[in-house]
Order: sequence, then structure tokens, then C-alpha cells
Amino acid sequence: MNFKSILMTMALAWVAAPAMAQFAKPEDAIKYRKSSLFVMGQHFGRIGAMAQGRVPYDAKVAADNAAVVEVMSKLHWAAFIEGTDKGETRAKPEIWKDAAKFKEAADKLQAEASKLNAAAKTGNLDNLKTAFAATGGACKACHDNFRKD
Ligand code: ASC
Repeated sequence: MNFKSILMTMALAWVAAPAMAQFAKPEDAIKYRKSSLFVMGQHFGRIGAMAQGRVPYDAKVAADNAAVVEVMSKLHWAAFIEGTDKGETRAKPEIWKDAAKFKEAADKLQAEASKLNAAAKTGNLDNLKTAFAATGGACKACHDNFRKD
């Protein structure tokens, strides 16, 4: 093989690599999903403070936080890879046993987070409250079914 074909082979192997290869080790996938869920929760909580009247409503702050929530809602899903059901995790075995239902719950969260972002952009507090409640419901549904307390 010449140098070019070696490079091509390496590039192909990289592109075709399974999702597992996105993480060097199982612990990294667990750390990644916990971190991204934590960051999402922090930004979601700032919206909640406004939706629940604990801090004054500021449309720009709400929109900035909702944009982060939408992005974060897409990340953790890919880190629930095989072999990451043990260790420092509260993930229930149902995530892998009932993968279709878990995927549905993940899709639901992403859909609600997108709606939350759209609602935040309207600058209307009632829209924000409605979308906050729906998104919180998606968080809770998944925790109830797929997370150990
Ligand atoms: C939050 C947060 C969650 C959800 C969940 C909704 O603010 O950090 O995990 O809402 O409590 O029931």
C-alpha cells in the first residue's frame, strides 16, 4: 500500500467506526452523558426560575438558556452505548432492554426542547411557561422509567 491508500483506509475506518468509538472507554460515555445532562439541567433550571416567578422574566435570558437546552437535549442520547449499564451510573437496564421505548423518550425530549426554544423566542412568558412544563414532563417521564432514584 502506498501512503495515499493507507490514509484512505484510515479515513474509511474512522467514518465507519461504530458509535462506541466516539468514547475511549465506557466510563467516558457515562461521564459525558452525566455532564451534558447536568449542563442541560442548569440551563433548564434558569428558565424554570422565570417560569415559576422566582426570578423576573427576561426574554433574552430565557431565549439564550433555551437555545442551550435544545442543543444539550441532543447530546446525551448517543452516550447510552452497550456496556455502560454499570459503574457510576443510575441508568436502568431497561434503557437497553427496551431500547425502542428509550429512543422514543429521547426523541420526545428533543422535540419538547425544540418547542421550548421556539417558545422562548416569542418573548411571551405564557408561551414559555407552557413549553417549560411540557419539557419538564419529558425529563420526568424518562427519569421515572429509566433512572434509578
Ligand atoms: C429540572 C431538572 C430535571 C427536570 C426534572 C423534571 O429542572 O434538572 O431533571 O427538571 O426534575 O421533572
